Amino acid sequence: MLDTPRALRLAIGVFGRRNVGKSSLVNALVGQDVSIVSPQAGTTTDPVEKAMELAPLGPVVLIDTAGIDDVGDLGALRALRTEAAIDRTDLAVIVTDADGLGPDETRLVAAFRKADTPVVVVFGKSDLACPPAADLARLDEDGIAHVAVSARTGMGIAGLRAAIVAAAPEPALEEPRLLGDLVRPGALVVLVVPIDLGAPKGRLILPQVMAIRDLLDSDASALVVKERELADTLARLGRAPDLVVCDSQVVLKASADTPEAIPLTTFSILMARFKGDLVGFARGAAAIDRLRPGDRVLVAEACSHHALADDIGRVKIPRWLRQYAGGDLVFDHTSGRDFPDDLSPYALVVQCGGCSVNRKLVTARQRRAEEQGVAMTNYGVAISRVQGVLPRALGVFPLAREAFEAASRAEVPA
Ligand SMILES: Nc1nc2c(ncn2[C@@H]2O[C@H](COP(=O)(O)OP(=O)(O)OP(=O)(O)O)[C@@H](O)[C@H]2O)c(=O)[nH]1
Ligand SMILES: [Mg+2]
Repeated sequence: MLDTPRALRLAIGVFGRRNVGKSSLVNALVGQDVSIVSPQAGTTTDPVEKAMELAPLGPVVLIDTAGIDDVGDLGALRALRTEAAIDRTDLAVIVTDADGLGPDETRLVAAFRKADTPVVVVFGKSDLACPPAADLARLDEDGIAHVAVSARTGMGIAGLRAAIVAAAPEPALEEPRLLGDLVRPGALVVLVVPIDLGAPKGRLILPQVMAIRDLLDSDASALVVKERELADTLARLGRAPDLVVCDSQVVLKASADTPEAIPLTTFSILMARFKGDLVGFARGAAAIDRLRPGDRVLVAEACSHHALADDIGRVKIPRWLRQYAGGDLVFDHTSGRDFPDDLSPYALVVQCGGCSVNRKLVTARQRRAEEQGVAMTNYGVAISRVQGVLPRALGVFPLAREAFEAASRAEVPA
């Protein structure tokens, strides 16, 4: 269970004012002291995450956060971290105490409702006082689940678990497939995996492993080759494969070596669909044509990995986009969970593949960009675009291909 990658777990965020008992509640739910508890307001600073199994939901990650009412310069920074945790929360637990629902709680409830995130309100420290009756009535009226608990005595903790399970989004409906839904049982899929300097020693990377597993789940066959062996392998196969999936970095060669009649896409395009809205990313890719020298581009990396000499986000994508713009561009980089609220300075936002972030976070970023009228695409889609093979690589996703082509027509400079 602990092997489930963090980004695929249901993320349960615990929010509230300082000192209401968020950390005590997380410890009570987990049954371990994972977060520090103290009578001092502002004890929790950075979000604390704890993976656990919550039957029957399966693997979840609990996120304990700093108080949203934190004060001072550092407090504002801590509150910002908490805001970022809001974006990646699949289910929100909003904790208050005998003070009930004030402006902070009301703001939190509104923010989660806007994002369609289910909410459970917890009245903590109920060994000391009962929740205000008027607040209970208001929550009932709004159809929001609520539970009174005491982390100290354990009262209500089982009820809170049940309320979380009841409020959780239906996993079967939510869970998209990487590519298993694209093929029939018995299909043959060729996976093209370069083993270059960037490849980790002795293993495959997550999207490659996920693809193999998903094909097996669909009763399909996976054939894994390096790009140099692709042409020979295709020539030697008794039948044309149903699909070729290649690493983005070799898409030009793989596309040239794969007969036009065979559908081809890239791992990063599959991940873009799995971890976000592919149609939106495809539409955003059309803005690459509109880039002009001097434009500002934001490259958002989800994980802070050690940058290689020829790093995709730091070196390759900037180089390709500069060539496209025909001059210099200004690049800003963010990593991890940092992502600016104001995207208006940017002509384009390029999000990384997002192996380590969840779908909720990526679509929240896409929604923010869309609300601000800023084009947003992702690494894989952008790479196929600058290599000139995006329409082919989107061939198995007609809606995304159409969105790209329609946006490209609209983007043609006068
Ligand atoms: N009586 C009682 N006290 C509690 C309960 N839960 C927490 N407390 C106390 O309330 C204080 C704050 O608890 P924390 O769990 O650190 O609160 P927090 O919301 O995480 O606080 P910050 O991290 O500072 O925002 C501590 O002194 C706890 O012992 C409870 O159920 N009953
Ligand atoms: Mg705390």
